[in-house]
Amino acid sequence: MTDSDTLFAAPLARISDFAFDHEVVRVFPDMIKRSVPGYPTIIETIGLIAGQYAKPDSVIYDLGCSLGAATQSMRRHVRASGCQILAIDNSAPMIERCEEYLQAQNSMVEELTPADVIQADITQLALQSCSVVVLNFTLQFVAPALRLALLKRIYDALLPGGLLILSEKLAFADTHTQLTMEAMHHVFKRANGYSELEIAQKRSAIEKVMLPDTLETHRDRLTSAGFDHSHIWFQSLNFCSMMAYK
Ligand code: GEK
Repeated sequence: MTDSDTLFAAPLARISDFAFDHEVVRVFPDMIKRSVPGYPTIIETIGLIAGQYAKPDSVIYDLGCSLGAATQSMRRHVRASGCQILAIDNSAPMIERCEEYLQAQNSMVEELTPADVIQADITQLALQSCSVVVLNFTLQFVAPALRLALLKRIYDALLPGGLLILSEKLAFADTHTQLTMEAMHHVFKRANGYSELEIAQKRSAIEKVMLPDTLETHRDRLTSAGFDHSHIWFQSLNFCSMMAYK
């Protein structure tokens, strides 16, 4: 059981920029499920996809792992021998809690793919040769000027036949589509119990730290990084997940 997200429920005199601190970590599983349409399906399917693409004796990265939901799913589904999952996040409280969750998973499930948790900035990290890389709603928090360089390093580190799974909130160049999707996301959050005040305050906190791109920008950037083939495999409202192939 984790706490329910009430971080923005009371009126705040001053709204600070959103940060992945202790308070957020405490409510994170509830927050992400109630805020990201399709999150549980994406997590479960990432495990299945990784199970298909993981090569024996290779590394699998979960970049911006938070509490390790995608890592836990991959540990259950990857059956290739000798694989190691490296779950990376730059938030110390996330990493600490992620470690505890993976220990708990170890004690409940047998025959899991081994996973190590590392605190690091993914824009600085030297990547080892790998077969699968997951960026599940992480790239949108990386400074836009650093996104292409990160994707290039991922492309270079991937083995031939390797796969990047990239999930992101989308922006839309067409104003009508943008407004419709924003309104529907609002409806989704209202249906999950968030009040108008919570939604408005969370938006103010996050608007400077989470910067979504359009699908066209993602496609162009993936191509520039070397990924000649990429496509969406899941979309719910303005949240999607892509596969990009080496
Ligand atoms: C999930 N993937 O549940 N280096 C390392 N980590 C970073 C960086 C960086 N430069 N920037 C941001 N992060 C997860 C959900 S959450 C998405 C990912 C969300 C980390 C940050 O600390 C946070 O834990 C994560 O990326 C983004 O499948 O909260 O909407």
